[in-house]
Amino acid sequence: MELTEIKEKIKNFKVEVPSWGFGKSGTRFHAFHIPGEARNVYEKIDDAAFVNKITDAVSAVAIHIPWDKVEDYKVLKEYAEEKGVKIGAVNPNYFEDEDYLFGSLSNSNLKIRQKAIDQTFECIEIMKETNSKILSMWIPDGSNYPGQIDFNKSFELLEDSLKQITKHLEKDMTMLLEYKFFEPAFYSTLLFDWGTSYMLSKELGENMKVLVDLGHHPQGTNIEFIVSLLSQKNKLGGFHFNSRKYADDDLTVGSLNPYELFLIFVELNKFFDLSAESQNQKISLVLDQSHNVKPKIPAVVQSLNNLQITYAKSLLVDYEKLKQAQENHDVVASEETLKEAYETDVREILREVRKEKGLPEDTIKYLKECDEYWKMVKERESAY
Ligand code: PSV
Ligand code: MN
Ligand code: MN
Repeated sequence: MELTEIKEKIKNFKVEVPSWGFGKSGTRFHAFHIPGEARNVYEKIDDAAFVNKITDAVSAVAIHIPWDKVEDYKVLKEYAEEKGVKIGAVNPNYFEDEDYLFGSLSNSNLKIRQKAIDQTFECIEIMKETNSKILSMWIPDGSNYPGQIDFNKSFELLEDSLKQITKHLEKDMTMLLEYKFFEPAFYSTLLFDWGTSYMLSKELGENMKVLVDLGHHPQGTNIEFIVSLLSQKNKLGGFHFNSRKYADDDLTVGSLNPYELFLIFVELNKFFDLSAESQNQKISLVLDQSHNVKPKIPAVVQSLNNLQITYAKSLLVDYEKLKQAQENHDVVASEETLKEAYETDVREILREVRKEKGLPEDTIKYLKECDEYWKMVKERESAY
């Protein structure tokens, strides 16, 4: 691909940022106070808009309900739009309500199951009010001990709840089904792998797709192959970008296994134009990280930077050469074709792209001296 085309694509590559990435977050042991963290959804939107102002790489802000519950969602939408960002995926929370001790959408207690269904209907209403098109579902239901649940019955209940929910979706809305192999259920999780999410999404219709969260696989899983399979079947609906070492660590995307992230992008490029304006309607790209000791805004900026670097490298792959090498069964040449792209230093390309857009060329460095940023941190700290 020509350099000008690569630059154009990077210019139009945008990622959704999570509201929860700007607020207080941490490990299950403690969420430390980090100076400057957002205290409510409006400040989270302010922060996302600020990140967009200095990177021009934010497509929307994903919200989590009830964490981001407000009186009037139209007001929230307008507030976001005035600041130059949109409301993105709506994420119902099924993991914090006391009633969900023994499950939410699969709970054998009909009253509690109905509560989880109603809560999801409410999220669909929020989508209508905010013009969001993605209902992003992560369902933690499962069990912690052998014998605790009847697998068959629990799965049937979950399936039935999802059927009821899909009926409420409007034509242009998509439900994404995120899987996770364990935690908080340690013995069995109903939606534990891509196959389970794929199976349900196939059964429940066209506007149900699978969401891949990079932190939700057992050690050694070949995620790029999962990405290819789901894309081939037109069932890859979205991504949660983060990074892991042991389990669902929610570390900064690209911080630990950048080559794996690159290989994922190499597959994505075969099926999606990630730079297209309407890209988010075909695949939703969202950060899902818990910046637990980092200041939040620099952490998001760093993540977007890592994604841009990876995307740029993946665009450098000579796909034709790769295809030829594969057809000739030239294993060494195939691998070298990928490495040639991966090992290219693309930082100068990114600097040029930013310069052409009138943005700071080194965003992390810029933040260190940015008066607007430090004023905001100071103001929030004085009220802490
Ligand atoms: C669960 O681990 C998850 O990845 C889901 O996407 C949640 O919505 C998100 O984290 C935030 O807790
Ligand atoms: Mn996630
Ligand atoms: Mn997770």
